[in-house]
Amino acid sequence: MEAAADFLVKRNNVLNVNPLVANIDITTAASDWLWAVFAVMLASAIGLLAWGHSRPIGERAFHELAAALCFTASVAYFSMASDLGAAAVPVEFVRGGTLGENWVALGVTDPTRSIWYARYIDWTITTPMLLLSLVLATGMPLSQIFGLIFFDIVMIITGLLGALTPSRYKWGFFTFGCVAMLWIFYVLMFTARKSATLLGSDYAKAYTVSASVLAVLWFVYPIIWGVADGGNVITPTSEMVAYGVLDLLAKPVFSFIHMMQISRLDYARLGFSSSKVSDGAHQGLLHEKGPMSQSATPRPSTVVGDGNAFHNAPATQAHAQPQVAV
Ligand code: RET
Repeated sequence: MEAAADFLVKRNNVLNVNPLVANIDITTAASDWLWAVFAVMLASAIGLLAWGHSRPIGERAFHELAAALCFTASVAYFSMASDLGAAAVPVEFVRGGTLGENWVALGVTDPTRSIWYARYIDWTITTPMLLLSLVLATGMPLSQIFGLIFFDIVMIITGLLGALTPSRYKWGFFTFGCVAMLWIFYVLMFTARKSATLLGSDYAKAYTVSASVLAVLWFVYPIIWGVADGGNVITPTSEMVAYGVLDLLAKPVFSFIHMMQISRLDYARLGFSSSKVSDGAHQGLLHEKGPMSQSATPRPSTVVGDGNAFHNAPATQAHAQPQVAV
């Protein structure tokens, strides 16, 4: 019995296998928490994938996107729980007291803090996916979606550059990131909302719920950055708890709320179709199955450029279009 308890306490040996890189770094308790977040992300990815596969083949795109972003996060959390994916960066503000260490007494003149670049790699991949999942359900023109994704990448990469900068110039990068985020909020609040309204009141309602949840959560990230990566006010362990809770809310919880909203909607109204190449592949598959299916499938219109599928085609026509798996 005692041996079992001993094993449970000592089971997380990560910090001995992959040693800490910085003076100000995580604890084993933080690693335990990160393993828990890893497990939830992975379980959510599997759950979302299963949910998607319980739906007809043309109505799985959002579920697969959500599953993929949770899976990506699980890899990032595997990395952080294993104490991998961080770089030591000298802090701008030495706050010995708050961190429970007196660095000067310890003889450390230039204390470093762990900056978890693994997290920014995750966000570079997953935040565009979250935005896509939101705005693809609004019928917003592709050209504007590209702009939105561009500023999202600017926001995350400037956050990474700022975090890796030891001097006060980090706040310059942070400012770029905040401006990019404000632009994203502007597009979500006006352009995307207007598009969703044109699709119908049910789409508008679903969009408002999902977009509000997303915006409130995203707003907290730069605050955590300011007191963790940027200002070195809170410990890396508290940083892991704060970002971890936020990531759980912004990925699995947001995704489940968003999927519940859009599962109820009529996919046909989005006018989705595959790109020309996959249309061809799709038709080829039909051809292999026999001449009957080939003749029954005219090429559906493709949604590109500034044309909103819904704006271009009246609803009745959109409904009549053949459904292609997306
Ligand atoms: C940074 C610092 C630079 C300024 C701003 C930031 C915002 C980050 C956001 C991240 C969202 C992450 C999500 C992860 C999901 O798991 C990069 C912290 C504005 C909004 C949703």
